[in-house]
Amino acid sequence: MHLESAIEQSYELAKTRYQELGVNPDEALEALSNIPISVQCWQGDDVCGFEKTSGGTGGGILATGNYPGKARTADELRQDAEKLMELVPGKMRFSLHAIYLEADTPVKRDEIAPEHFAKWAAWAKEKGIGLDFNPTYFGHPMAADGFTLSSANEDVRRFWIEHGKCCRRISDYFGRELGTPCVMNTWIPDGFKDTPVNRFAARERLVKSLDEIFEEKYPAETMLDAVECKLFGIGLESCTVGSHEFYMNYAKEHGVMLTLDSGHFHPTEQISDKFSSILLFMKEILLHVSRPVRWDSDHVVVFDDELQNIANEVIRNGAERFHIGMDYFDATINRLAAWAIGYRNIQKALCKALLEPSDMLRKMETEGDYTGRLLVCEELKAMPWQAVYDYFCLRNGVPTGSELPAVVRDYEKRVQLKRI
Ligand code: RNT
Ligand code: ZN
Repeated sequence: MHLESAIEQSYELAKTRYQELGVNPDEALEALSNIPISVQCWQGDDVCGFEKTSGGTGGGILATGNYPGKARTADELRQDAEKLMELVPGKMRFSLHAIYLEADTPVKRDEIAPEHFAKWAAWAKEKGIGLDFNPTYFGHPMAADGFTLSSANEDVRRFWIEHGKCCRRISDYFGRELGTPCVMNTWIPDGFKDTPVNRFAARERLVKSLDEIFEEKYPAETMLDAVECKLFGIGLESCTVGSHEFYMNYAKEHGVMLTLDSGHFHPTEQISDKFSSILLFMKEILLHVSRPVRWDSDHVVVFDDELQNIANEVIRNGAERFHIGMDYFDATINRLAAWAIGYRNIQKALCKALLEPSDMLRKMETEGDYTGRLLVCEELKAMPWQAVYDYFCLRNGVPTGSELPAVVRDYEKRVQLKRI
């Protein structure tokens, strides 16, 4: 049998099975195609960026590996991202960091402006995708001692405040150009290796810096601010200035969004449990979907239990209240594959979540029928959701899972490996 008709027939069979539970897969796929996933540009080149000066991550994050073929220029990165668009269905967005600017001569980070991102904006417009943005508070001489916005050195602090302001201007520009709000995520690496004696002062300085950066108001139609909390990082094992409590309170008080990165908590702590609590008090959440292995290691997102929990809670709480971003950078495997695997896994998990008979399950739970809830939830795990996702791929003209490896290998051979 031809692959295409096998997929179509499997979908019809799957539909019958889901309809038995009162679920309509056609509607699920319609909803799925409207949930944007923001792809992190930095997986494409190991967080190097295109500044003509310093480099490296520093500050508690680390890309390891030297798999050949990484994008060396913005054009190559766009080329790879365009290939990714052929491999993934749905509404893709692209998330840039400030170090991915394009300029003929070096530009200081406190002087970057929309013009340095004009090519990105034009590209996104042509491709019909939205852009998100991130100030880059790491990999820079001014961040060498591990402090930026919470630095006790006024010159350093001022430098980074200016950077934050520049980045908000650029985000606003993206939003205006593309007609979809640009989510700007603020993450700083600030923290102490050893036990500090004045955590309060460092956090107080961070509040002051953020207040200044966020002082100028931009319309929600063009840009949205988010702040990303973290527990620890390499070299800042004892105290992270921008902790969960810090940013949760800051976000609530200042009306900015909170970012939850799945790698930024204790190893057994899951962000999926946090969404509902936060959404009772705040409008939206930015997610950084990642995979911590023993620590915030930023491994490629796989199809594991926590990913499913995240997707379930996104759907159950209303996907329109989430901005889903990916955040990992593995330099030991093909970077296009890394993107595609993580993106498709997130989407598969969302697909599975959308196929949940939520009314039935909620009713059982309210009525105390926990036996029924467990029976249905366990059966759902092995329902033919995969046939539904394959059909989604087919309908959107992208490879199904079984076709994916060959497509990646072909691109690797023709394009990426020629870059050495
Ligand atoms: C670091 C944060 C942050 C970065 C990116 C590159 O721990 O997760 O989001 O990964 O900005
Ligand atoms: Zn993150």
